[in-house]
Amino acid sequence: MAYFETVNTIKYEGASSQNPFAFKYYNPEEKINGKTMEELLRFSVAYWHTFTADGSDPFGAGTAIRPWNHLSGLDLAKARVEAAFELFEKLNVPFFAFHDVDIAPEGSTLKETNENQDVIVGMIKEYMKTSKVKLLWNTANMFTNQRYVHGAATSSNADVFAYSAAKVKKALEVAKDLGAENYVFWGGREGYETLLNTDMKLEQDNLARFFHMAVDYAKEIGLNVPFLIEPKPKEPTKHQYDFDVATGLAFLQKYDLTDHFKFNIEANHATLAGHTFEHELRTARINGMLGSVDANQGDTLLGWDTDEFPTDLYTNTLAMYEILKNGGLGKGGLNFDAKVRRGSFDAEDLFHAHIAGMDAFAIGLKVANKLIEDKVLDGFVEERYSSYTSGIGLDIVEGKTNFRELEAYALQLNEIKNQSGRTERLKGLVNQYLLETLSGARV
Ligand SMILES: [Mn+2]
Repeated sequence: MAYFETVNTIKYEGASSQNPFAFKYYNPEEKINGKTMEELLRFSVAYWHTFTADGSDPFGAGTAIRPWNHLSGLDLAKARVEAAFELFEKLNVPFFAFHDVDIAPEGSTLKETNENQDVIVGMIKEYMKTSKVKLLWNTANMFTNQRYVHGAATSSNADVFAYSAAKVKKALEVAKDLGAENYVFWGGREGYETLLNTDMKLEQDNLARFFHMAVDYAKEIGLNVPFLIEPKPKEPTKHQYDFDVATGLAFLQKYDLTDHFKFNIEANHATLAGHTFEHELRTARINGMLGSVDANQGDTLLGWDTDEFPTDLYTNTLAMYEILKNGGLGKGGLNFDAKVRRGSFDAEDLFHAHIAGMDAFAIGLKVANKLIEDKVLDGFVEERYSSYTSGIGLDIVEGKTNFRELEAYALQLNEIKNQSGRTERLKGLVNQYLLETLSGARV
């Protein structure tokens, strides 16, 4: 049975297409520097936003009209799997991602929950045999259930720590079973509300103990995939331990976990942390820690996590710039951790949203690639730091000088001459590349 009867397979028709169910810029086979767009962008559908979410918000009930709305329990879970694989194939995406609770209902005991998981994982495995779609990553949801009220691995209650360990143990087994490319940790409740009742050191030490146990268990079962931490500064807890990439990196370094972990970077979490998306990507990249991306965008007028589909061409260009500079995403991908707006309640809006996001990232890829090819920013940056390529600058970089020598050098300087940073000129150039790529004037 078809769940999305009004939608056929989405094909690339080019920028002049008027067909709402066609890609205008994302051409999976088109090669950029010898690699196809499909290989470079590695798009992934987020199960929770696309199949589990219903459009409810803190003020009102769900609005989403879905062909599976009349079902419940395991029947609902099974219908969602069928619908999911129909959408994956119609969108021609290579990956998907899920939390354990997205795919199967929780039972009244852990054992029952695991049994529900097994039924649906078995079904997904069957579908994957005849589909090209692969699992980008899975994760354990350790924030929705009330047991995580004080955290999961950072809970004040050791029973919750143990329960959380059991959840991740099971999720790692599922990752192995389905051939996941990565495993993700997003610690939604791993933080605190007030220091008045919090042993911050114990909580962080416990989080590290938890991660080490996860590394050990993955090794034990032969699951050899990158573990990814997804930083977020706030919401749902006020202070979250994985605030941003820099904070997460310090944590991983302190607890000797950098060999096993990288980051899954989300655009909207970056902006909540007071950073740009590209800042977080750059911080991860220059430290060799860029693992995967949750491709979405926030709203500059709202101070919370709106998880919108990433349609901002400028941001996507700067994001793809970092990703290309990273040599691609490796085992990671661009996962649409994004939901249609509450008012976009038709099932076909799921397609419009993904098409818009995929096209917008395809544009970002093309523009970023041109910027790199023409050394538009690289050339400027190289010139800007050229004082470090000879003389005293080279001595500094090569560690061949010291404060005494530098003082002697500074004393004989008559005048220090700086050069303009040319911010506006560079922004204009990026716009020029964007517009010329879009119009086809620059290919
Ligand atoms: Mn988000």
